[in-house]
Amino acid sequence: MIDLRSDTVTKPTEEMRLASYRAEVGDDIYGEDPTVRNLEEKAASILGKEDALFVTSGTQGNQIAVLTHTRPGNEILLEENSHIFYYESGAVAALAGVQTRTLPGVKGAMDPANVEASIRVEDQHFPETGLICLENTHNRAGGAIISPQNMEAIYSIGKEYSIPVHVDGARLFNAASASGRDVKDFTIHCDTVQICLSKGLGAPVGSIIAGDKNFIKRARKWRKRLGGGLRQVGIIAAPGLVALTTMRERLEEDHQKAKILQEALQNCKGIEVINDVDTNIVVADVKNRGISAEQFVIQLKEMGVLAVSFGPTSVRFTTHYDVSMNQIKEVVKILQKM
Ligand code: TLP
Repeated sequence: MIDLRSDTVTKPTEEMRLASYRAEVGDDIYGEDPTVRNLEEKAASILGKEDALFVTSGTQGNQIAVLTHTRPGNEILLEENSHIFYYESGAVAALAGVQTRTLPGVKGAMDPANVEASIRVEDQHFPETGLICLENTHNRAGGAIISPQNMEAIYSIGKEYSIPVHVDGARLFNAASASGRDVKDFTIHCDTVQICLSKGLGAPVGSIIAGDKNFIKRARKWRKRLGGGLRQVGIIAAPGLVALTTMRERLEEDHQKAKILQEALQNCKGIEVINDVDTNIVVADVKNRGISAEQFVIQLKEMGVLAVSFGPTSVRFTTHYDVSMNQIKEVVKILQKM
């Protein structure tokens, strides 16, 4: 099977497995795991923030950020297809007790003027706007890059109204790589950021949240409350460190593979690629084949390719480290046959 369901499916590399085996560990709740500390310091430095915290998943990182920034009864502003709103099982309501105010996006980017207009004024009837969330790259917008200019405009509005800005940067390194920029060109325009080690970077588990020291201190307490405080966790931080230090450079390959897929899909009868393919995600609409996304996914599976249904007639393909260029060429042949 050629697995293009998600970049979350990668298996740890030999180097990652060895790093786990050799990791120096200690009890991280006592602050005694040197491997975790090393990962957190390295991540903070790469992301241009004062401090960072290792968390178990992207969802946990985003939720800790929302919990740390807001109070129950707050309203948070976020794009209507953002992962925090769409894919985190209603956690912001269940855990932080905040309500969401979703705004439309163009390729995942919210209009800064609309963000500003949606900030609540002081009135006893209204909730207080407690947080603005961005997502970069934007998953449901097909791995779209949110430009630093858009981020800057929203961040300056956030500062003007004293509302923090959090970025769900599960795939932020894809954005940096595809736009030929340093990741700090993006992270400079937010208070806090979450990045995933276990997507394009290929680690088996883990995410990082980064921000100023005070935020990380409070976030650490939320992580503990959620049961995310771990002990000899260097064992899983070690592959994360390999991912962070050695796997960023190669993301460009995944973007090239996505372009090849895009072209092959575009040449298929009845299939239309509906995203711009900025990074490693291709979204194809199959309605003109007269079948549903689910049916198309089953047909593909019978031919040895896994993809995910992304809407009634849209299907997502995600390229990653564990799908080689030769396998992509094989997928192209399969699509030609179809
Ligand atoms: N996305 C997964 C699924 O949850 C949809 C995927 O296959 O793409 N932010 C963004 C933008 C994400 O795409 C994801 C995972 C997360 C956060 C959550 O990360 P995890 O899975 O580590 O909780």
